[in-house]
Amino acid sequence: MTDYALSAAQVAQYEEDGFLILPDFFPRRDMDQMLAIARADQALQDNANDRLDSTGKVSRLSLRHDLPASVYSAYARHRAIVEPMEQLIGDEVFHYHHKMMLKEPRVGGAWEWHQDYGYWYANFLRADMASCMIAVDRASRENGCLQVLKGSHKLGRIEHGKSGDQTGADMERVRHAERQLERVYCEMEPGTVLFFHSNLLHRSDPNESDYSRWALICCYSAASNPTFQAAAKSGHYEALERWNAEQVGVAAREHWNEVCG
Ligand SMILES: O=C(O)CCC(=O)C(=O)O
Repeated sequence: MTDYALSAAQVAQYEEDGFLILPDFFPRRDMDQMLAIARADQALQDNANDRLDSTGKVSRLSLRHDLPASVYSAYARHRAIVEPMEQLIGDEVFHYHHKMMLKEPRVGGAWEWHQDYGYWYANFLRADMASCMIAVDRASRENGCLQVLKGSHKLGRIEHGKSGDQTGADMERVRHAERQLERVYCEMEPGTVLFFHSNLLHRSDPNESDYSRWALICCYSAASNPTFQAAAKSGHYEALERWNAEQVGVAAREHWNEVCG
């Protein structure tokens, strides 16, 4: 057991629901610092991509498969994330990618119902994968927090197709699932984290509020999960160096000095 170990009850809850929300996981001041860095970070903006939702609204994200020196990579290496992730996946994990979701006031678009493994399937043989969403800003129903269908990870992989610029789940099947399963709005204060299974159905509404909703999502696979090298410019096993809170703090300060100092 490590100091970041989840309890047996938390692991059981994740296995039952397909997700686990842990409030106040990181200090608010650390999230304020990450937000200040991200807002000033031209490289993050330059790397950002727009995906149109089905109504033509823009959903922005800045995604990386590598782990360059940055506060975002430091969190992807953070023992506080990686060790619980290994407990939930039940294996050593490797970093697949991490992404800052940049949901801007009034313009930030929706994300359609999907499972991450709906499209990660192209690169990975098994769904032994999961993500950790870190609320950098406050996420509420008003600014388009993540919504999940509780227990939907047990449905197996659902067919996915194009929906706007996004890859969405077969809506007929989603409608059946919605009649059976509870929809949970994951409202999160800065510093709250959400672990979720790669087969969990999730979506979010557009941001109709005056407040941004930025969140960092770190995605991992079981080390033993076979990957298809042809598709995998990323997405193959590499031992992940893990950092303690002090090392993450140093990386955050260095990044702050570089872009805000
Ligand atoms: O940030 C969001 O609202 C949705 C994110 C998402 O669905 C994803 O990264 O798979």
